[in-house]
Amino acid sequence: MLRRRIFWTALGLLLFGVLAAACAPPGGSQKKEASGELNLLCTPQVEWCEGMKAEFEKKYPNITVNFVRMSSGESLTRLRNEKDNPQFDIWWGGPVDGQIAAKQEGLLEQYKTPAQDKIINKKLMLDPDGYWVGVYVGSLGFATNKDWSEKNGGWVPKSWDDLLDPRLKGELMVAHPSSSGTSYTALCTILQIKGEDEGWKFLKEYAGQVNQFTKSGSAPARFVGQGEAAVGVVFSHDIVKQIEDGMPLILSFPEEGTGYEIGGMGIIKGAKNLENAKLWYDWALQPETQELGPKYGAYQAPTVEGAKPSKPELLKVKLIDYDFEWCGQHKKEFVDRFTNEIAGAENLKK
Ligand code: S7P
Repeated sequence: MLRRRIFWTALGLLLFGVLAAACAPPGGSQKKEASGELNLLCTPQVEWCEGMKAEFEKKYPNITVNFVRMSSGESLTRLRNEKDNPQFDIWWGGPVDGQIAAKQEGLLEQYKTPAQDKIINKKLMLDPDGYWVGVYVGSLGFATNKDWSEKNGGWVPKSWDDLLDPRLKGELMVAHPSSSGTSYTALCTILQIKGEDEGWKFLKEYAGQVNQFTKSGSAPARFVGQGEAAVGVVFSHDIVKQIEDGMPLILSFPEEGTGYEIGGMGIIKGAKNLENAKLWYDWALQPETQELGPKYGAYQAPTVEGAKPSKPELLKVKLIDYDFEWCGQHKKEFVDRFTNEIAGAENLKK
């Protein structure tokens, strides 16, 4: 009798142990809480970078995010300079041409994660080798100062050629493509619309219209709003943000088609906080994370299923079939050519 009881008790304990092991989370029931630091290279507007830091730290209270906000071209230069001793763990945002160039130069770490399964257009928004992924989408637009437009019979540019209008001589403001991803997107858009030979001729005339090159891509919208120039070439969501902040601007698009960006993200090769970088990467691909943008004045469209765009009309314009791989792979060459043959990058307006 006693032997039978011992037998059934032992069997019960054994079954319980097997079941408990099967139900335990991977890595053991004592899973370590994520902690430490995450060094983030953040290219979107600083308000959004600050918001994302705060939201991530809310989700992972034991991780401290240290971020530096830098334009896309500057970020790439910084990553090149730090190649042997990387100071950042992850690069979030900025047109993906930058991340494609970084992949080509061996600056990014491969990471494939189930979080990428939700990407809405994998052909466009996901590197097949797993070095970068798209986190938002935005179109280029023209920002025109309202008073200037009224004084010019309500005229606003409606094509790329309109930017060469004599009325805009010294009245055009754009960022320099060496520092700015926005401006590089415009440069590569022009080369694709016009073809390389015509495109470079156009770029020379376009640069001749420029009143002053800025360092950051969104800055021209602010300066044009303040009346320092008549027209700026800026991402449309950044123009909308300035209009919401009270700037007297009119948003228009080139009717023959405009360029657009896929905002990219990639983990830095040799990241010192690799596990935390992976946590950010996975988190940035969640629909609820991508819907946070408008809370911080960012109206780019999301890239994952289940996240709703806040301003879908900004992508319901004629878009060119922008070749991200081509623009990314030629970024250094095109930027160097623009800087050496058309306009140097000294004294950029901040
Ligand atoms: O968050 C707004 C935004 O325009 O900032 C990024 C932009 O490239 C950063 O500025 P730079 O042009 O100076 O590089 C865009 O990716 C993003 O949409």
